[in-house]
Amino acid sequence: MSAQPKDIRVDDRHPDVEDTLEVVRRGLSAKQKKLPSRLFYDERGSALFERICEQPEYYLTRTEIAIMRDHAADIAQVLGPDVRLVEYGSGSGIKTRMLLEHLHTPAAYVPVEISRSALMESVAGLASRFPDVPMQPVCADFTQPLRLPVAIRPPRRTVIYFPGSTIGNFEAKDAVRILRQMRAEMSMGGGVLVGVDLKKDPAQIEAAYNDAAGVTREFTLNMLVRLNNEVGTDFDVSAFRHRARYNALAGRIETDLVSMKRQEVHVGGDTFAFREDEAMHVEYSCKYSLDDFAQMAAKAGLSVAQVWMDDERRFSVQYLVR
Ligand code: AVJ
Repeated sequence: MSAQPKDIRVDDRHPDVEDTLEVVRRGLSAKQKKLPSRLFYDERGSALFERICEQPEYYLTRTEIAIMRDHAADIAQVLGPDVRLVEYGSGSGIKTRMLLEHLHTPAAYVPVEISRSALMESVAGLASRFPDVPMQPVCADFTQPLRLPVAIRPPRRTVIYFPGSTIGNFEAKDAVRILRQMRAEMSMGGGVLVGVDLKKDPAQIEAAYNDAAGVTREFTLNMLVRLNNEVGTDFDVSAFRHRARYNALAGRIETDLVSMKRQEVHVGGDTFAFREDEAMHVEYSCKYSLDDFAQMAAKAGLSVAQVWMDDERRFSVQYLVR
């Protein structure tokens, strides 16, 4: 564990074992079994995701970093001075560092992240790099309504940073709900800076979620490892396989854990049966055209003020305002 800098207090609202058991029970009771993708991110899951980002097939992270590298000054200009920067799903903090380096007198940085280890590690790094920026980490599930800490210094113009195409993990209606929640949180004169993966050759997208080194497979299966360790389920990890396919009609990667045999799993006191080849749904990664995304933002009462992209138009960073 990296040292926690003094005077940074984490506001901890991490879900407990009972919450997680209930989520798993509900997911396995459904006709189409499913578990929410946020369950990927325990300490090992976050570390595996960092390794996914280094795989040659996974173009998303390195493309988004390149966009930030090339346009951070322009982006900071558009966001304006004295903003309180709230980040949803803060991850490793590389892109945040690039943004904070260019922002003019940021009022505070509020990372909201479900993985406590990832949160502490990134905030420790950023705190030493930016000693003058007040850090207010919140360990929480950002899909639940948040009551965020108030800004330390006025003015309270809030910009929500939502990088990584995490928005793609939500089905359209949930994505609209989250954007609406952000709209409510960002206050007058604020905005949402969001990373959005774009539609492209399906083969390229599918390869990104089926890397040759098998890191994504390990990441997907880790959800079961994590549940076994944390809440005492008895998933036979060797009897499930990772499957990620691009659904062109829906414009998204659909990731499943497929049961390789008939089997039973115990969750708390309950037993759930899997058929051979039964798929349990664990993640969507939606891909958008610029039009698709603008339409979705409009449903949340937001309009696209600016878009930055790489030359090949693989990925976009978009600024949304009221
Ligand atoms: C971190 C949610 C953007 O959907 O591309 C990577 C997670 N899943 N490989 C994505 C992920 C499988 C990733 N996000």
